[in-house]
Amino acid sequence: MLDLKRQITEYAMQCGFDLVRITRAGEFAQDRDVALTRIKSGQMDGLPWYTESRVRRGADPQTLLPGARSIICLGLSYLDDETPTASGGKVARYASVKNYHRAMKRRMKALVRGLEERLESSIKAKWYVDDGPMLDRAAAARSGLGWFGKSTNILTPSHGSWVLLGQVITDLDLEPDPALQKACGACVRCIDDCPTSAIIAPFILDNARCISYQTIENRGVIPLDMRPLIGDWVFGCDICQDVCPVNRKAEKPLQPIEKAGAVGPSGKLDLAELLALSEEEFRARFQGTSIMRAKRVDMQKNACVALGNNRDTAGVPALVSALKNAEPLVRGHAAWALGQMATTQAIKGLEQSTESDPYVLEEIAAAIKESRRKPSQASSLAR
Ligand code: B12
Ligand code: SF4
Ligand code: SF4
Repeated sequence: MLDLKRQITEYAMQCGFDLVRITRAGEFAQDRDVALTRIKSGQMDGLPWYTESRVRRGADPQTLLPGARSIICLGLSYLDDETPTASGGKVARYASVKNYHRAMKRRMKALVRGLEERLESSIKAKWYVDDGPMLDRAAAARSGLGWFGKSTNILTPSHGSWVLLGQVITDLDLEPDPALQKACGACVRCIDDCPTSAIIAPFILDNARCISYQTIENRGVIPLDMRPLIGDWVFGCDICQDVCPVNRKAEKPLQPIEKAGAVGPSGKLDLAELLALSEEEFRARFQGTSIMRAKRVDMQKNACVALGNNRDTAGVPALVSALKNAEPLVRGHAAWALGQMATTQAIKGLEQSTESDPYVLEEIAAAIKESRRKPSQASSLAR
């Protein structure tokens, strides 16, 4: 059993994973109860697909693979050397690589097929990464791949939290690894530095307050009180990871996932350009990247919020054009951003709008009111 485990670990590394640990395929009873409590208390609000039945299924590997005995827990780092320098909308690090679901699944499939060849028999196996019902972090924690940080991210001793987590559930009987005896200690950096106070207590995230949720998952209006806190993030957020001391010495991946050219080497997106993309152009640019998880409308809403926050008045013409966007959501967020800019051209754009949608009209009225509260800015920044 030990020799088989050693072979699996070595082979998984050859397949391109940075971390490999094993846990038994028993229920994740405690994690299930925590997740169900989070749903009940509203901390998972806004994610209609994150249901009780999904959690129950994901917490019991036997329902996912009858006869399952072990879970091979895998970690793949996405850390790179690049630090964003250019101006523009920030994209979370994990989205700067090509579709990681596909990359991880390809490597997991290669792992299973390779093991079958070595064992000269077929094995029962199912693999999951992110989009399945498995509680990815719970499996990683129980297998000793990492430990739960107060930010709720899994921290690993070697690669910090910059790891994507996946699992191969199998009927192979493998020696389990022990959970790590590690914890965050007295540190609370992530809690203190989260701009939206989304980490409401250690290990508890209020989904709807997280920038990652607002920029990736929210298909509706971004709440007014959240907009100024989002800064220039247009897809995800890395702040609680950037400030984490465990990440200071994180190692780079051995076999990095290919970079997604669409995001560019700076990890930033040109906001005016993003705002002007047609559906076809959006697809051509972001197909095969994690950014497709958000829709074009969402990315354009995010671009408006980021422009409104960075107050780069060069973005005013793009925002005025966005007042004619086919999507009311984009027009509404563009109006908000123009209200934040409050330049003469911005106010003129708002006042001359021929809008008829009640939601957008409300945003325009609020934006005009907001811009009147900023008279000095209007005159000093006028273009
Ligand atoms: C829903 C979801 C989100 C939601 C909600 C996040 C959340 N914290 O729940 C949103 C959209 C906000 C999100 C954001 C991000 N996500 Co996300 N997300 C998921 C998803 C699909 C489910 C997570 C889940 O079940 N949450 C429910 C709650 C209950 O789970 P939990 O927070 O982990 O809760 C556990 C702990 O709190 C622990 N616990 C509770 N009390 C205590 C007490 C103590 C003392 C201890 C030790 C532990 C502990 O037990 C709970 C149950 O296991 C997973 C993929 C998957 N299938 O699992 C990816 C996943 C968690 N996300 C991931 C990533 C990368 C991110 C982002 C970093 C992306 C980004 N850069 O923008 C951010 C991070 C934000 C953050 N601080 O968590 C990775 C995490 C990798 C890692 N190293 O941890 C995952 C695992 C995807 C993957 N397969 O790689 N995500
Ligand atoms: S991802 Fe950003 S908004 Fe979400 S908890 Fe971390 S720091 Fe806060
Ligand atoms: S910043 Fe500190 S408290 Fe937060 S996850 Fe990292 S070590 Fe833990």
